Amino acid sequence: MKRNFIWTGGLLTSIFLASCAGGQKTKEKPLNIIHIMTDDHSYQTLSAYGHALGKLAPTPNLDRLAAEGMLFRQAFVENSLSTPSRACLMTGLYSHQNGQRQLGAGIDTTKTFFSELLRAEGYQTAVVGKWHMQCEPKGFDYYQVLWDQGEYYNPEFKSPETNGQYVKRKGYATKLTTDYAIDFLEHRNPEKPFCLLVHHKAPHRNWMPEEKYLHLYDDVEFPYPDTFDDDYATRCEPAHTQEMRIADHMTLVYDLKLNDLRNQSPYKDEWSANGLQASLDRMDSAQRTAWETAYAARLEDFKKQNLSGEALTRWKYQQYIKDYLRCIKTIDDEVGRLLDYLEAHDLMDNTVIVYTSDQGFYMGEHGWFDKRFMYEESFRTPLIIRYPGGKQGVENWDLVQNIDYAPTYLDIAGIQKPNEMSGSSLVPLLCGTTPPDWRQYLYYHYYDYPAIHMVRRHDGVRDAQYKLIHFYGEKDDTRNAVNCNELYDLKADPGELHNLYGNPDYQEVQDRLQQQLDRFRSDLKVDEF
Ligand code: SGN
Ligand code: CA
Repeated sequence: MKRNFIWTGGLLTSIFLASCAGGQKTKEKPLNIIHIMTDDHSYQTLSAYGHALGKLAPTPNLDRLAAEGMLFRQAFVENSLSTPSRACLMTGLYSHQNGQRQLGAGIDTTKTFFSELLRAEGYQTAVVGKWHMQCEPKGFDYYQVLWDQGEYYNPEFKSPETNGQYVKRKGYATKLTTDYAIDFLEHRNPEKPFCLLVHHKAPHRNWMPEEKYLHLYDDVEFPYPDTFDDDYATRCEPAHTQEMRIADHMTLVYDLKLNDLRNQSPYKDEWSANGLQASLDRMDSAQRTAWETAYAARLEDFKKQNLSGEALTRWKYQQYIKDYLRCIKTIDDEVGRLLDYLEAHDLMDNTVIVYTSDQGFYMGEHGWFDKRFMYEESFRTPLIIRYPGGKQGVENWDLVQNIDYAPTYLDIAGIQKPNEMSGSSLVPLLCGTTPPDWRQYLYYHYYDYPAIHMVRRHDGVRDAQYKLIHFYGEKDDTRNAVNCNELYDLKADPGELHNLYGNPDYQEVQDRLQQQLDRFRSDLKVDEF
């Protein structure tokens, strides 16, 4: 291994080969890390994954990352919800270990965040965009974070300089977040490595596109997923009693932004019928004019068509998908802008670039939007890692999970993983070698009930082909007690339409997965299920 390199742009390949050969344990300066994480981005809409939606709405900049890095086909979260997912990221721990089980308060702030360890080791650390954790950013030299979920237009950000105050900034959230990422890079000490978390608000509900893309895809008819008309026939009660159906729970005023209907019956009784108004009132006159023009045309179409039933659901789906994909378009542009900056500053060869989402999302599969369930579309996330010196343009099929990021970033920095961390470093995978003892099973646990969308609590286990889910919970004012299992063969039934639990042909599989689930619960000291 060569050692006589200089630490500036255009770095010698030797350092990167060295890192794949475990060279981080030498005295050489570690790689920089950029973790880009969007909010609710489905793998179905990242075109490198090859899904029908991505084909019609390509994401060339994200695809470029995939072409130059590793695309993970089996990347998952442990608990498909924002703050729990972010807590898994920061701590490398499962939800019951880090305390963040539900959306609100919960994080055990005595747990170490990987950012603290990197910073102590001399990394310059930063987080920009959606933080969402119910605690101050911990272990960061620089931050510019959105208030709570953040606004799309002219959002408020807080930084160490604003004395705890959130200050309104003019512009679109995805672009402002990239501006702050670049501001951090511009002002860092180039002698020291950095770790930058770029956490976008988009494409979170209620999917408000940037002005310039308000008409993108106007003339495109997007295809419907195979499971769009799922009747949940073979499933336990929770799939029937959730509140995230496009047909029944996606609103015309708030979600589809037909704001003029907000005072009219029956729309004035919709959930959050006044919720959009405040977001529009934040806009300046140019933003507002562009917006009103685009949605006036949509309202006209809605009135003209006078749809109901199945046809109305399909119309809603089209509007939803288009707004969602318009938000993705700006994400893709802004990832491109960040890559351009890195390229212009010779940072591509010494920076690990990760792209992922805090969870997946339903693009109409099972008739749904939102996430939370352990079914594939929300359990899985997009994940691309461009690792200098690692494998390029390849797919990885190992089971990886969001508890793996913290150990990965520590490994990249040459820092020993604390014993209590549950996840495992992805560095060997990035270098093309799956360790022989890599996990064969994943554990999942969702707790946020009762809450918006009314998805019951469940835990479960998944291997490369099968998935066992256990729903549980007491009876309450609106729902029966539930204690019910589902088993899916993902190879034979990728849409998860046929629950095989109790099917004698699958007894062996069922017993094996149940054993694994019991093992997780006992090894990880899970205290409710
Ligand atoms: C908000 C959304 C929900 C969403 C949660 C959690 N409603 O409450 O639809 O499930 O956030 O999302 S909204 O109209 O206020 O957007 S998460 O990504 O933060 O977990
Ligand atoms: Ca989210």
